Amino acid sequence: MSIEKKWWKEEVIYQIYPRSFNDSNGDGIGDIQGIIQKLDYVKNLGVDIIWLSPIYKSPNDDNGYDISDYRSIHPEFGTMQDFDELLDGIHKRGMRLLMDVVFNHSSDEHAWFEEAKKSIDNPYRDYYIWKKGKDGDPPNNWRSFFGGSAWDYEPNTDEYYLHLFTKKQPDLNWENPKVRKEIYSIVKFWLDKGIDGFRMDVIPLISKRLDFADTSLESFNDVVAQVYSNGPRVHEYINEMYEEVLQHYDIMTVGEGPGITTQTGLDYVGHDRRELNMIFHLDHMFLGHGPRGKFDPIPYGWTDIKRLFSEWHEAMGDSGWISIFMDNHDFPRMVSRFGDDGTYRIESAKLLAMMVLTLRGTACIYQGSELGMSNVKFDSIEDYRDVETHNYFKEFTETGTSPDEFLKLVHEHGRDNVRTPMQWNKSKHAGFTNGEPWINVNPNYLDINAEDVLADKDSVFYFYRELLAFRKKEKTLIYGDWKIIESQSSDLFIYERFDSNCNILVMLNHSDHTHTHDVILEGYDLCLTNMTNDDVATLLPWECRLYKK
Ligand code: ISL
Ligand code: CA
Repeated sequence: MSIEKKWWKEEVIYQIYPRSFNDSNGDGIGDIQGIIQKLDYVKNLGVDIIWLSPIYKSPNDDNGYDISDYRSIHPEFGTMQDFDELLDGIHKRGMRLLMDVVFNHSSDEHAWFEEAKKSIDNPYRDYYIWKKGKDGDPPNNWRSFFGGSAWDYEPNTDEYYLHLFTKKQPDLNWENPKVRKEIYSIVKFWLDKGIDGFRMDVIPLISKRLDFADTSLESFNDVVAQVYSNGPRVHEYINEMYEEVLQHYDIMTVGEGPGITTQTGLDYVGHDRRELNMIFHLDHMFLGHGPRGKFDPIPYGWTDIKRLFSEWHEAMGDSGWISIFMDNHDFPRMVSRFGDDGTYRIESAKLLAMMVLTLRGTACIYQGSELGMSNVKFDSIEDYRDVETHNYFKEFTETGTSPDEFLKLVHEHGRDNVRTPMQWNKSKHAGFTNGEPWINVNPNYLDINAEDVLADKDSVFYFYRELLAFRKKEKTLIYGDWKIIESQSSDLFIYERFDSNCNILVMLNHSDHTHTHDVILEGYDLCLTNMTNDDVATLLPWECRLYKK
């Protein structure tokens, strides 16, 4: 069987983190009108689908991933009328809108939870997951993604509720058919507005292992994969959502997949499964996370990254689909993490762009990558806003890590690295706001900003644009097969995309050394590269080339 053709395989996603994109009214917070002002900029880049991180009403404990009303827009971002105008502006430009939805948990300020906590026999009680404590302790030893116990005590009814994230993010009880009905009706509400699909937050976590047994696993990643994710009824639920709503619309669905492995991937995205179109697996994002997670780092390298790409390619074959990305709003800037944000910032940002846009899968670009934006190093923990960073700061400094040591870890791994405002120009606060930004701008905005990048034909931005245009023409980059070309140096990543139309050869030197290679280039035309190198038999530091035959 050959691979199925679908628009959502061909198009490229651009993720907007609304809080940090563009502020239109000077309150320091990015908003919907701000996005509307920049739609031509996004269109000009050449992407097709805008993924918007959550814009629903929220007390913002986790920047919108804690929703208190799924059917209304958070006032800081605008109104439903602004939303309709945004959707219209996106469609008028021939683009599509992907909404982010969070159905594993709601906010504790959602009306359902406010009712649920009132009494054990409240009709909304079973919308959440409640348990008695064990001798004054939580019901089990599960830990939250953001540190501490995954249970919080509710004195009024003398029970604990489950929250796999912060205590302001109580987990919804999908076992309750009423909860599922409510969720499908919310999904339908947005689809009937004409949006083009959903990114579903932590979807593999929705079905719980109901024995709520203590875990003896050491590493948090293992706990996620074996205890929190892929619960017994997860496929029943996703399939039910598909049958009840999703199947009636021409949309795309992408599940965020912590804990989904190459073994379980096809269960979510196999073309015959009637579940999701694709997943963001997080295997490469979780590389380097030690037993206690991201702030407990262990070494890893490109060998691991390349191995994971191979394993996922194998696992999907022609039967399923993934997205390809190297960062998003939860992980450090890709040029800082996988490239070189010093001497070779521009070159390595281009190399990573070439990789993301030539591997097999729906490419996803995070805002600012097209400028080559890099991590930030704030001097004080007070400058950070992320609840994850603050919770772990407390936990780590209470157990022996010095505040300075922890700050260094945040510089490398914290989520605020990608949440500093978009750098539009050299004016105050990088042109993001006329007021005081909710989080400081990265001081490097004088060197890295959209205005300069747009004025420079050799910039990262135009490299993305060329790659995106090339990808539109060459469907081999979408549907073609993929194979690694072995090379002597482990610093090189050389591979080919191929089908009966053509062969596209990609050569990446992801190191700051020059390397020779022995690939025979006869018959190939060079289409794109990030530097001039007359010696075709070598690859200079961070050089990337794309050939076609
Ligand atoms: O960021 C992470 C680790 O530091 C991830 O483990 C992340 O928590 C996980 O991938 C789930 O992320 C999603 O759900 C969270 C939210 O905070 C993230 O922003 C979202 O992408 C809870 O809704
Ligand atoms: Ca604003």
